[in-house]
Amino acid sequence: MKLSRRELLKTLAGAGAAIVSASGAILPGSVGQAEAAEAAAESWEKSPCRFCGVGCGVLVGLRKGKVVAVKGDPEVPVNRGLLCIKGYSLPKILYGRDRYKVPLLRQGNKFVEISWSQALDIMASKFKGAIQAHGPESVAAYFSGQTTVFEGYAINKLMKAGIGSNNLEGNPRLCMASAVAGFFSTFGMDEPMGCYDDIELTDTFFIWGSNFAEAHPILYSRMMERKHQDANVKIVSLQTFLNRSSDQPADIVAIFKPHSDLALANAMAHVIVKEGLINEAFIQKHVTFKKGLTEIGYGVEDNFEYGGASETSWKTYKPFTDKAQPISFEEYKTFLETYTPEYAEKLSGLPADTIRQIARLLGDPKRKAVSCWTMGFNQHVRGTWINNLVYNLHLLTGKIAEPGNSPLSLTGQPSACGTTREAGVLSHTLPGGMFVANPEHRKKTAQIWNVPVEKISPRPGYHTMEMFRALDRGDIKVMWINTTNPFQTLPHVGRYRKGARKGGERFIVVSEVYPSETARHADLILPSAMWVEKEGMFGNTERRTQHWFKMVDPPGEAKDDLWQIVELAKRLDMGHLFAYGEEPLQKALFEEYRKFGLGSGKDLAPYDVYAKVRGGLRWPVVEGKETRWRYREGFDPYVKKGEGVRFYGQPDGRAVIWARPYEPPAEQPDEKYPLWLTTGRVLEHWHTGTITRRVLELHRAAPFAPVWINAEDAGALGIKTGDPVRVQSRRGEVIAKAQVNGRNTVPKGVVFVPFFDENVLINLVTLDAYDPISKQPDFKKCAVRIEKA
Ligand SMILES: Nc1nc2c(c(=O)[nH]1)N[C@H]1C(S)=C(S)[C@@H](COP(=O)(O)OP(=O)(O)OC[C@H]3O[C@@H](n4cnc5c(=O)[nH]c(N)nc54)[C@H](O)[C@@H]3O)O[C@H]1N2
Ligand SMILES: Nc1nc2c(c(=O)[nH]1)N[C@H]1C(S)=C(S)[C@@H](COP(=O)(O)OP(=O)(O)OC[C@H]3O[C@@H](n4cnc5c(=O)[nH]c(N)nc54)[C@H](O)[C@@H]3O)O[C@H]1N2
Ligand code: SF4
Ligand SMILES: [Mo]
Repeated sequence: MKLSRRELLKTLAGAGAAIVSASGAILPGSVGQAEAAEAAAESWEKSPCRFCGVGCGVLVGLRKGKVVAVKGDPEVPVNRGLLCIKGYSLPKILYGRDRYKVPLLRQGNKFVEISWSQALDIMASKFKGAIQAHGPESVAAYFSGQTTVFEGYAINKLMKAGIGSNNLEGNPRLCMASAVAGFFSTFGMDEPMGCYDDIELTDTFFIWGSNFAEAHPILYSRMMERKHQDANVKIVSLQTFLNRSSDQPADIVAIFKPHSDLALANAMAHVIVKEGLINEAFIQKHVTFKKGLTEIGYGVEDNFEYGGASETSWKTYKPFTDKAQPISFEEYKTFLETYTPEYAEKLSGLPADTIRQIARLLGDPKRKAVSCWTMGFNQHVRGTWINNLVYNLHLLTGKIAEPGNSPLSLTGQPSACGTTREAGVLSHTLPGGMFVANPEHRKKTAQIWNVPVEKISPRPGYHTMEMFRALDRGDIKVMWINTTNPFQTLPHVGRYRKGARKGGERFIVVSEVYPSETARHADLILPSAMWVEKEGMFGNTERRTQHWFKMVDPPGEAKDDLWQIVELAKRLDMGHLFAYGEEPLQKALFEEYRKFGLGSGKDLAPYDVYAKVRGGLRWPVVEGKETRWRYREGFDPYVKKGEGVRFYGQPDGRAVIWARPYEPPAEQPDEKYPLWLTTGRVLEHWHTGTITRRVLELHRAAPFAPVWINAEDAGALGIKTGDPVRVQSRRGEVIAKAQVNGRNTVPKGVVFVPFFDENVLINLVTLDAYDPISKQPDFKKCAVRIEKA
């Protein structure tokens, strides 16, 4: 990170006068103002940070019922005392002046204050009315990877066992669905086999389109530390534009064309096979080969008219089932023939020799390998495939499921793993990695939930994009949106914003802490408690489950989301689902939820253990011991003595190498829209900025979302940094200030716009095509044109 003096001063201001390391991590012991705050704290309690999926441990300083300080918990192995500037801003996120404090009901274009009992009665009567008139599938709930385990488990039970509708989704559909589909298709089971310890144990890193210097700063700083300590360590940063994650000390910086990663990964496999860098013994024992369907489409409906649809390369939506077929190693090798480094060079723009060099590094039997990726892979119309392809590389070389050898899918939100994925808070899943369509899974679930099995519908509900399309069409009447801001974060959001306010029987309830674009589209707003204003549990990237207790009261009449779920249940005559007698509700819910995982490879420890342990534990937790490496004898209690490695998620114990081809993206630049638009994040802001823009220092450090443009493109259009620029696609447009170079440098033909700024609503421009397997939309690429505004 190269900072001008002005930028440096700004960053220092943003960090409360702390010293910021190159990765944005705050170094302990260098904190000025915070020392004063620390001294003010009367007591300290443990909690995970509520921001990203890294899952840093913090100690929360309390005084007179307020959070007055935080410090990185030196006992938590994730961050060992470090925090990034968002973590460091945690106390301030609670105390924005415009926190919601009372329930609000829409009357025309205004909101009026009402009581909680009025609010809940109205909400319940809307749910009941719709269910009676149109059946349980006319209602829906859209929750979040920032929802606690208790809340996620409870809403799952209410929707699937009480209301009898599987129309329950979480925003991890926009974030982790392709990773999950990748895990299931390759390993038969979700979540990484490795853990963060691999960062210190490996010597070669492959960063595949993940800007983790800004998005997972503490992991990035761990990697940097490793690099600085050992000259043998090499970092390969594969990106579509230069960013902080491709700065020094990366050894190879490879900028490739958007979406061409499919060809790149296959070309790397091609080189590894051709040059004999495979691990034959591993392949023979632990791997099978398969191919699936090709030309699978892009999740765009046929019956919906995009402006100028005829000019595009979109294919029409077909319902999807992947018909997998076994193939031989020889057939896989034949499939790879096409993917010469020269062919991949044509698609990616990356020199064939660089591709060879990267493949040889990964294949080198003397080196270990960690691959990391985030939204560059998952937000991709072939997101499942590209996840499969990176696993192929680790399986071909046997560099997997052991210390230092790890494909490590990074998760975005603090509990996308712990809540949405593990507690099954999606329209097709049940807790413990089970599925609504599977009769055995419904039976087990009904037993634990103590409801008749017929209550649980076998039909998967709408996935996120189809859920909002159904709201637009009017098939969904009542929707509860909780801890997420879809009317800023859905792709092609203009359509869904309009759809939500078409009137008729539509009724939208939004549980929020601050005014947001989604709250503006609500009929009823429920003021909510956040983070340490309630008890919670989160699960991070490395299968680590962490717990915290309620520490302070929420402002005004704000109530926690779990209480809201239970109160709604009572009014729907479903209170029995949460009647646990004298036991504290959170503990009772967790102990019931634990039953889903026991013996299935997903064992969680008892509630009381998490309540005590700083930093939590990584599952499976068997006989009190956490698991660092899954599928490997000696580390994973599910692998018996003598088995060595067993991918027990698959019936035959073998992981799958998939022949997945390159196919073009849903939309590409053309004459009319000649540039790629890619979108994403900046260090200072969390998603839609509802929380971080209320922290003055963070807001000042990044006050608006610019559009990063290449110097040559800007020059050709007469655009200079600071000029207002119109960014336009077939779906919509925004105006943003141009930024030539700086923190990011985009190649010619690419523009990058972050999505935190509601004044630069870039999702008006993005495309709502999705991966037909995972149903995750692709926010990372569509075609735009720009002009001086
Ligand atoms: N500061 C901050 N941190 C966050 C968040 C936040 O809002 N703010 N959110 C969290 C969440 S929920 C998430 S999901 C993560 C996201 O973390 P990231 O995915 O790391 O971040 P983004 O900015 O979304 O994505 C930018 C990256 O996408 C890559 N990319 C773009 N197109 C392609 C492509 O076609 N192929 C490949 N392979 N790569 C491509 C770019 O090279 C770049 O590295 O961040 C988490 N951490
Ligand atoms: N263009 C573009 N769009 C994207 C992406 C992208 O890369 N580019 N990334 C996608 C991804 S990966 C993600 S994860 C999503 C994230 O998208 P969202 O989840 O929609 O974004 P957030 O801003 O995190 O929204 C969370 C909301 O919950 C509120 N909140 C916070 N805590 C609580 C609480 O305890 N209770 C309640 N009731 N409310 C609370 C916050 O004020 C905030 O408004 O965005 C997606 N959209
Ligand atoms: S890296 Fe993520 S979890 Fe850690 S302090 Fe920063 S935002 Fe919080
Ligand atoms: Mo995400």
